[in-house]
Amino acid sequence: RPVVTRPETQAIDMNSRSNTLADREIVPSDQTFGFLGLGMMGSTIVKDLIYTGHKVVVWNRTIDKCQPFVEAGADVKDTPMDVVEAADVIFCCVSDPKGAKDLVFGNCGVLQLKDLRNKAYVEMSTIDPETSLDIGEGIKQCNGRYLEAQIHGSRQEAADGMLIILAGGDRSVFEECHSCFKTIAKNTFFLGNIGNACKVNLILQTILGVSLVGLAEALALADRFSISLNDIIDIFDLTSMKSPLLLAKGKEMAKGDFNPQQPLSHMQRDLRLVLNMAENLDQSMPVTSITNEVFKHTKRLGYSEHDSSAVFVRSRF
Ligand code: NA7
Repeated sequence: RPVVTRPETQAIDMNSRSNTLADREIVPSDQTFGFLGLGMMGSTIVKDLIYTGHKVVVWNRTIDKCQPFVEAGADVKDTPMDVVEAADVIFCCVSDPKGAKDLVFGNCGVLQLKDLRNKAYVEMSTIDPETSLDIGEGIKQCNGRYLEAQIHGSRQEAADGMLIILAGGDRSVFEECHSCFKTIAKNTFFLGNIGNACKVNLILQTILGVSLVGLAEALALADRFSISLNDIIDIFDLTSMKSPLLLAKGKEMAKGDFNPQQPLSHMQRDLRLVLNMAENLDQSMPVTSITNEVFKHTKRLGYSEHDSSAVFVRSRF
């Protein structure tokens, strides 16, 4: 098995700004916003929130990641519970449903505060509808308000302020987050009850995952015929099948450049969540099941932290 080098972790550039911010008139809310999770997405979002004048309190499991934000003016706390105490609206943006639940129900988690009156909790981590309902129920039992705000888009789209926010739950929280969402997203949708936004997000991820595997297999076949992948991509660009994303991913596959815009492990997590949802409904999803297997295998080959386009490597075997 070839040795696979992990992609380099890029340090967050606190001086970079999304170039769309100049075109958006943002009047920052005077509320204090808590932020749990300073991974690639969280960091990019918080950086722009601070830049647009929002008052921000942060926490991250690995404390070192908080330092640049302290220097930029954010307050840092020792636990998620401390962030909730200090903020009016608390965003969470961590890797997966388990992490999201740990931060709410775990030791020093959000619910340790018991009384969440006048607090709003916004879940941005990609989660399934059941997890969202559980979190929402926990928050509401402590008299807090809950919104799921799923972020659809890549790390580059986050850096460009071009995410799409899919929200469900408490509409008043959605309205209160207006200046934050305007900072980070090109579009926001309120989709009604808790769970709806998670479903829509995962449905979009299904389209993405299946499309990427189709693209990877087709390019791998071209490669076997020794047809130039760049030629295929140039011709693809002229067809009605083209999409900005597939073109970009095709170019990454051709170059073997799998710099993580949407990590492969996240893609596979989403497909697993989709299949669990479908299982509960007896909905048959044979193509998605195979797609999930392909991503799972690519993970085993060592490409978890690379971009989802690394699925091409497996297709070439
Ligand atoms: P990253 O860059 O992989 O960052 C993941 C973040 O989640 C990072 O802050 C992690 O903390 C944190 N994390 C993961 N598990 C836990 C647990 N169990 N407890 C606390 N914190 C945790 O992912 P992205 O920023 O690209 O994506 C985040 C979400 O946005 C994801 O759901 C996407 O689908 C959308 P660490 O720094 O490792 O201590």
